[in-house]
Amino acid sequence: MAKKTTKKKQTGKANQKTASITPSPSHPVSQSPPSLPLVAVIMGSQSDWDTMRHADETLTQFGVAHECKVISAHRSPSLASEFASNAERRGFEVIIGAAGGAAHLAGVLAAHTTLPVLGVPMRSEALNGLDSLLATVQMPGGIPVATLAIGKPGAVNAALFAVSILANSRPELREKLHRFREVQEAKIRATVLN
Ligand code: RP5
Repeated sequence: MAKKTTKKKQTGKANQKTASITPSPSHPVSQSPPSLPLVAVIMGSQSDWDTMRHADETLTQFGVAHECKVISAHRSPSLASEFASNAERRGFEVIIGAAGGAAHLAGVLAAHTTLPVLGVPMRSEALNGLDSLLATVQMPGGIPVATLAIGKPGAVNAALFAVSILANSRPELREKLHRFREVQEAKIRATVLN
């Protein structure tokens, strides 16, 4: 399987990121050693990676140390509870949970941690992601999951939301978010229709 290795400045303890796209239920598809990852990007299946790589890329763009990992709420339930239960102690500050179909992953992760959990519904074959959206967003009161859009926009926005949360205590990230918005606005202002 292909592997990618990138070195970037990270908002964490170190500045190296190694990403492998060879996931297994117990091994990360991407991680940021030796810095402490601040964001966990958890997805229910390797088939979610094509979408969730956009979260990975966005976090890398902002230099945020993160870890991407496949954990299934129904195929590896004890791993899901173990990961979420230990996430705060490991130094994570935000968890992104992405899944399709019945899509209970983000809710299950949220059940085991008080860290903010951001849900990304995957586009599913049967119902085009509507099932994933409803299963992720319709959490009963008491255990919140902040749900983003279906698919790639949700993956990108979950990463941006995570950066925004981290930026509350990291001025350098707030500055990067301002620059990111300025670039977006400049592109719109420069758009000329032929
Ligand atoms: C969910 O079921 C995963 O998040 C994925 O979106 C969906 C399909 O999984 P695979 O059958 O592709 O492994 O658990």
